[in-house]
Amino acid sequence: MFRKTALAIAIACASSAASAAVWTDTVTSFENGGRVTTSDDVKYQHNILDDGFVLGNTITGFDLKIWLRDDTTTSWDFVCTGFFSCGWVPVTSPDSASEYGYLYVGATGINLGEVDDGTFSFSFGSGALIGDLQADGKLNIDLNATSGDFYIDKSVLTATGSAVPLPGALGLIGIGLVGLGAATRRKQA
Ligand SMILES: [Ca+2]
Ligand SMILES: [Ca+2]
Ligand SMILES: [Ca+2]
Ligand SMILES: [Ca+2]
Repeated sequence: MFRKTALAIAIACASSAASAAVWTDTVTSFENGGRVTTSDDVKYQHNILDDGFVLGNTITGFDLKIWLRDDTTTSWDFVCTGFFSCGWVPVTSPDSASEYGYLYVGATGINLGEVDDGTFSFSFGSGALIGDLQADGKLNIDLNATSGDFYIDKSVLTATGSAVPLPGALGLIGIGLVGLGAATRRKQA
């Protein structure tokens, strides 16, 4: 009787349905302080292994959102606020040069076009990039400037999929219950 119950529990655990899951990874710290120039790219990695993703989980798609910002230039203006109070004051203005960006997500290249101040979003619902993220929970990003210079402030990766209970852990519970059942029966015999 006990053994049958244990088996039933083990089977019920093993066949429990996968549950929908969302894993979000945010990166706000970048090399070079996030500055991207034509001679120096910014590489970083999204890692969802510390955001609840477990190897063996299934990813069905993900969104990538990056926040870019142009730099500013500072010049000095001679300003008088009264007859005897004149002086040089710093004046900040947007960098007048144009900047263009190019992004690599894994091995996929994406032309960002003109960057200026902007937020860029990309959705990946199929293709090799899902496999790249699913295989090890990590995705490498490489942000380049093809013209001018700009900064990246933030990058957020949101992956969706399904989490399946670990078969190893469930198997151990099942084996333990069956073993306990066998021991109980031996005792009774
Ligand atoms: Ca993470
Ligand atoms: Ca500019
Ligand atoms: Ca990967
Ligand atoms: Ca610039």
